[in-house]
Amino acid sequence: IHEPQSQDSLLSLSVDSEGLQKQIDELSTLSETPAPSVTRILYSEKDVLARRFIKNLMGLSGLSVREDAVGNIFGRWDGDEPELAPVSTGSHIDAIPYSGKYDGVIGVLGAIEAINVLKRSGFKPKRSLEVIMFTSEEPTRFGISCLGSRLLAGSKELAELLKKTVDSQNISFFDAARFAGYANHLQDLTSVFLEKGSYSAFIELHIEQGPILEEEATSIGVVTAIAAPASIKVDFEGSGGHAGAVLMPMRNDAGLAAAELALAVEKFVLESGSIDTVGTVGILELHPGAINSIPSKSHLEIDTRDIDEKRRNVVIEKIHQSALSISENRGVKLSEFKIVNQDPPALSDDLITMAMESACQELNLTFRKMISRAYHDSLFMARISPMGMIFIPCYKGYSHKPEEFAAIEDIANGVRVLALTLAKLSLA
Ligand code: HGY
Ligand code: MN
Ligand code: MN
Ligand code: MN
Repeated sequence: IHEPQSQDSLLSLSVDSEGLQKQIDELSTLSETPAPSVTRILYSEKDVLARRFIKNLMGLSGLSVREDAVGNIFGRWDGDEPELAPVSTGSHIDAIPYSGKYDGVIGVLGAIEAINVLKRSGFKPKRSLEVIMFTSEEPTRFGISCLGSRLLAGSKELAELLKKTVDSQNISFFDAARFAGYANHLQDLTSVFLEKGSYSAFIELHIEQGPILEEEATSIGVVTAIAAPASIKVDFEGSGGHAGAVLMPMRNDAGLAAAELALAVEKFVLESGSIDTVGTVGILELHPGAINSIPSKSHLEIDTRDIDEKRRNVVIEKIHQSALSISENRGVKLSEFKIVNQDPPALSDDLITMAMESACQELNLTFRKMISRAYHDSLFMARISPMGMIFIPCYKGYSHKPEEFAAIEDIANGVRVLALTLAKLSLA
């Protein structure tokens, strides 16, 4: 029988802030680029070291650790009723090139510390608690965002696609995974799929990656929805040639075609009728990349998002039409127009957001509801489990750059809200 937890013992939630800060700093040194930047690419040597770091911390917290075929890592604290669907929490530790040391990381290290906080308070879970480190949230290496959580959510098309996916060095996904030690049963990635209902709740602690909480001096963001992301790959081909000898009327410049499409993306998102529509061309490569050679090929990758899925899809359609007309007008070939992902938004679960809000009240922390404009593994976990996200403020909203910063007091607040919310949901 589960004796009622004395709530005040839960309220004496003490976070080991110093230890947590040390872990954040140590993890940030496992990077392919020099401090203060962090670069940690899926299945790279630094990623493997970082995985070992996380598994070690999970072990020190008394969690039983398992990994699936693509390297999603699970650390479980068995509850008194282990047959019930567990409550889970987690995030990612991979980092895009030259980014910061908090994105994702505080939702993994903070989750492990939340477990420690509950253990230190004498809490006994009814539903087991599980910490998840998703194998790759960023799209950097294979161009696929939330690769690990998409598979956990049962994406059959991704399980197929990964059999023929290579990175920019032509290394296959399977060879890269084998390098990181994930060799067994790679052939059958459906083994990664989780059944709907595998968890009674999934919660992710994350920095806001926006300026609102800091501007409003609010401690906690209770996320109500995650915006709908999409990404597109485009290639143009022209005949190139000598930058001096080929006169302008004779040219079909693949570089200018890419430039014109990039500006068209900006135009379409600005004319969408909402400030919530965004578009970015973060990758634009010219071949051969010589000052005196007319680009014969161009490759651009477009990221466009909106909290309204239909409005976002209108932008995608306009981008496609524009690519076709640019190719026509400039006499360049549109050799690829590939929508890599076009995901719906996700809504948080009311029971989870209510548990978070009461946790904030009990902990005397100010909070506000808000949407997440960044995507997260929660976007896909929402397909198999009720989902919620806890945001903490970050300096000027900076993220995906080395200036990213979150104060340890804010991180500790997030950990306390996470710990108390996990406790409430574990007893539910
Ligand atoms: O791009 C994103 O929204 C995420 O932070 N990777
Ligand atoms: Mn990110
Ligand atoms: Mn993230
Ligand atoms: Mn994210």
